[in-house]
Amino acid sequence: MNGRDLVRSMKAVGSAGAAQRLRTVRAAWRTRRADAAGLPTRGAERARVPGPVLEAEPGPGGGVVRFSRSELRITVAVNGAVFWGWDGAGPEPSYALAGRCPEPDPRAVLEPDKDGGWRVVAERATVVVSRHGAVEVQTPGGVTLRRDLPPRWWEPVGGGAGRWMQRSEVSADARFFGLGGRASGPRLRGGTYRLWNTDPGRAFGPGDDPLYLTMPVQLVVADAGTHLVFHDTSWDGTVTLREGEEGAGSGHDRPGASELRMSGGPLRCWVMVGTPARVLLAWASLTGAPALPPAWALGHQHARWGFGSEQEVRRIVAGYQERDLPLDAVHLDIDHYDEHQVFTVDQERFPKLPQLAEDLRRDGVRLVSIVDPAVRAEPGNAVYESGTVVDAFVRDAAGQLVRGEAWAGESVFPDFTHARVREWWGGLYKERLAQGFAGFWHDMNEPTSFTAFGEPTLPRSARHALEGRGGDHREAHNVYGLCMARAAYEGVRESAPRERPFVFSRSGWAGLQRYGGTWSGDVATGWPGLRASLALVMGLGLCGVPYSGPDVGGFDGSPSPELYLRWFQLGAYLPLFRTHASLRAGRREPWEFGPEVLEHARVALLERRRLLPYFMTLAHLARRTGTPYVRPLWWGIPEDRALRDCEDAFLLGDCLLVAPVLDPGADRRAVQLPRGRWYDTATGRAYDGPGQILVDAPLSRIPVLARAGAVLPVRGEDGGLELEVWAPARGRTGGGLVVPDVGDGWDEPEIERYVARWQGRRVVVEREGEDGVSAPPHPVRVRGVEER
Ligand code: NBV
Repeated sequence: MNGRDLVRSMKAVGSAGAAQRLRTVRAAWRTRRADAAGLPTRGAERARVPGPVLEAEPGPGGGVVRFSRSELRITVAVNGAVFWGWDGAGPEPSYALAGRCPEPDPRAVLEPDKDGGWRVVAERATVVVSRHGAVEVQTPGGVTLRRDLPPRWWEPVGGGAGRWMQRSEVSADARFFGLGGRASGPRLRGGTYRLWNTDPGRAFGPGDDPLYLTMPVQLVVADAGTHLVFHDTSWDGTVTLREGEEGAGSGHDRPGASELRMSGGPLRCWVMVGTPARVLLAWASLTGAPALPPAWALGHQHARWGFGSEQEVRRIVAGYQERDLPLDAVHLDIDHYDEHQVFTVDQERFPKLPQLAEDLRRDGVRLVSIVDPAVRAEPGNAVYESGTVVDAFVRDAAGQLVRGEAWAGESVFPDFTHARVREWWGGLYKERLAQGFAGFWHDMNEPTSFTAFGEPTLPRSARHALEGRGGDHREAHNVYGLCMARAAYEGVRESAPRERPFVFSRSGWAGLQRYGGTWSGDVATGWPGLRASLALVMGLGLCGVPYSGPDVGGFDGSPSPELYLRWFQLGAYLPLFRTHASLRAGRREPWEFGPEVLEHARVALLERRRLLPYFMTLAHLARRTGTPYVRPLWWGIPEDRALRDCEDAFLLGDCLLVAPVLDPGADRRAVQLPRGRWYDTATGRAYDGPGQILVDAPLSRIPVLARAGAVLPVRGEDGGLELEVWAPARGRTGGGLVVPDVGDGWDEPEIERYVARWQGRRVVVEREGEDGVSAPPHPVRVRGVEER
């Protein structure tokens, strides 16, 4: 952006500013009034616990256990997942589930247990219910993974839905992960975490909670096993965690604890038990396979709030081209809209957008459009008018449109919890496709409505369709972004059926992966923000959302050249690799930080391009298995406690271990190695884990280690697929999976399976097929044979 454009946009923000501030005061008062009229007042409450057990009734996959003041339904599903629900709650309806609930496992039966309790023995877990309603989930070997104490409800004396609380215990050695995107993770230490999708309203750091995308999903890793627990309730709540303490052989272990408090909604839960891989597989079979991105979305993307004009976009793209730097997509932010109105284009600054899109596409660069849910409430705004025709916008309890304040000014908000509204909204992406956009970036969909005081979202009393069941924003809030993503995914799929929709969304909930990914949101520029970026990506992956990444360089301010470079180097190994920054922030182009940074950033960009086939393979594997591309080091060895506490490195697929530099001034760093042999990919030097090693991390690169025996697909110099093979340790074999993907469309590529083994002094690689082994159809490059 040139100086004049900057002044112009600052002015726009400034003068809009005063009027807008007034409107945010009005919006806040309106919310207060609407909620006073439309929400039940909190009066006297009556507390309830299940009471003593009375009887039980077996049913498919489990049965119902009746207590004097509640009943508990237990069902073990064929995918091994355990469901239980109190007060008659069943698994449906649910926004998290991918389709129909999995069938009950006919082999799981409810039978009497000791002391008047009951139990269900299933293949992967045993569920034990005490006579007062505590529920224990045990491994098949009988070790307790989780003990949920009898819940407690508080209900309005005059009737109506109540709030509830449930305490749970896990073993003293257990570690907690998940709860959606948490900047302080990935390991969630003791403290209270809120379950309410929230725009923090400013750039955030590790201390900020909650953020845009929360979900009641905990992944708990302990010596005895890993489990995922999902409380299927979208209402506002908190989770208070306490890590356990081991009594160092004294026998006085203090268990880990979790206390969930929910302001409403059913008390029902899914538990999945097994290895991390099994648990995530079951989770994906329940909530849906991650959408497959087109190959270009696994390349490098460049965004900025405030490109300001077509010329500036062309200048940036040319900057990449002149320097031979790979670039696959450019994102246009709200400044390309006509006065910030969604589904419009500022014709003065972007007079020939389709032409721009076509020119860029010819050079292999896609355009991605931001999409905000708020629609300016003004006759003449086409989206407002067409939405009004289908009665698309959220209303209050009195039937009036709910007006909030957003970038476009006074706005209304589509009710994405209605199929008809999703269909209408999904159809609007035709306009975007016609402009030449190839992907969609959902913002402000917590949803955010600016307010002078109170919560920056819709009134809690606002009404929502909730698929015909009817309800209010207390229930719909957390699934708003999820339903918007669904609308976009389905709409784009229909309008451009031959292409894979590319959607990523700031807010979301359990199941978001069915429609796309997410990104960090406005992560603060600074070393803590860099660390938070990795925490978010890892934590989200463990909740089933494998595609995400940060604003490389941070959203606000100006990173030092060193910080920018370290962020860039980390970003190059994360699924979404995108530089982005705020209107007022400094530059983020790799050439803006001096020649040294440019050269090192180039190396990162080229390496990302070289690894593209590997990323594509990981995307396919994520879709088929639920396993995220980016995994914590303990992924394959959850019982390794040192790995469980290691948060500063990650596995990228099975083959690579990436150890980003997260602190200033470092030129080497410690890496906690999982067991087995690992090669420093820069030097070829071999290390044997488990244990801690010190490796060089000069400014030019971050340490990346390859697992001995790894076979990974990379892009060769001629653009074709090659196999990079890392010598197995002597006496061992290795292997890998390759999914050759054409880059877009729906053809199912056949998975190629390779084995690597020593033959005398050589390492040979063979493809395993149904009729035996054959030579690989790709060139092979073996590494780690000579190098020591
Ligand atoms: O659309 C402007 C920004 C966007 O650049 C950013 O990535 C989003 O997270 N958006 C938030 C709204 C304004 C935030 C101050």
